[in-house]
Amino acid sequence: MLTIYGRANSSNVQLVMWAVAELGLTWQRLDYGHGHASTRTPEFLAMNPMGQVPVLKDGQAAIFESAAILRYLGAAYGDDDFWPADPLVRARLDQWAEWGKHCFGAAVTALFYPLVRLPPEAAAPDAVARAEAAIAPLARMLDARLGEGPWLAGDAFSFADIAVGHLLHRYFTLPFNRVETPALDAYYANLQTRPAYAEHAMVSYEALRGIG
Ligand SMILES: N[C@@H](CCC(=O)N[C@@H](CS)C(=O)NCC(=O)O)C(=O)O
Repeated sequence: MLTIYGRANSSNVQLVMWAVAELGLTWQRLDYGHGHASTRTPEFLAMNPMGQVPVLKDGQAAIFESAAILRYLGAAYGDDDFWPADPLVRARLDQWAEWGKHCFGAAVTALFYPLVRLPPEAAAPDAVARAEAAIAPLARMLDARLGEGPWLAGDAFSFADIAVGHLLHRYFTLPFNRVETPALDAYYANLQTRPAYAEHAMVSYEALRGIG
């Protein structure tokens, strides 16, 4: 039994939840973080000194950082499609997983704060326009990659799809001007047909509105 500590409306928790559900693992999720149980207790800080969610507990082992958790789940429980044993095959997926976290994810966050998290008076007037301009080339990059096959690996669903795909619910539901990306649109439509994605990645962010 895996235990995931973290609120369902955290995108980093969503990444982990989608992965455990996609891998068919047995899990329980405990609500920790903003508006729920505190992450500042000695017990929680012993699991993650950053006091952030998600944390995964597998037996007695606690792991923090969503990307590290995803890689652990892949290595421990994934098949060769999900987590390829060949280092080069895996690196070609991992580069997209890293890109998801550090490029596309950061660009989605730059939209999410002014459009949702910040009280309207706290957002810089040009924040959305700047974030829109920044995400456009990244969305085109992802669109070009997905034009080559249904998944980031080509034919098979893998951990990289989770690292990137969990961000798409916010990307496609936030109110901003998106560039035309036919392959990315088809990819998102495809993701929505996966029950684990619909349940764990398409979670309302309304409770986060205006919290800063
Ligand atoms: N790099 C970390 C970031 C974790 C993070 O920023 N977690 C946020 C939620 S997405 C958090 O714990 N916020 C404080 C809270 O919910 O109390 C990861 O990927 O796990």
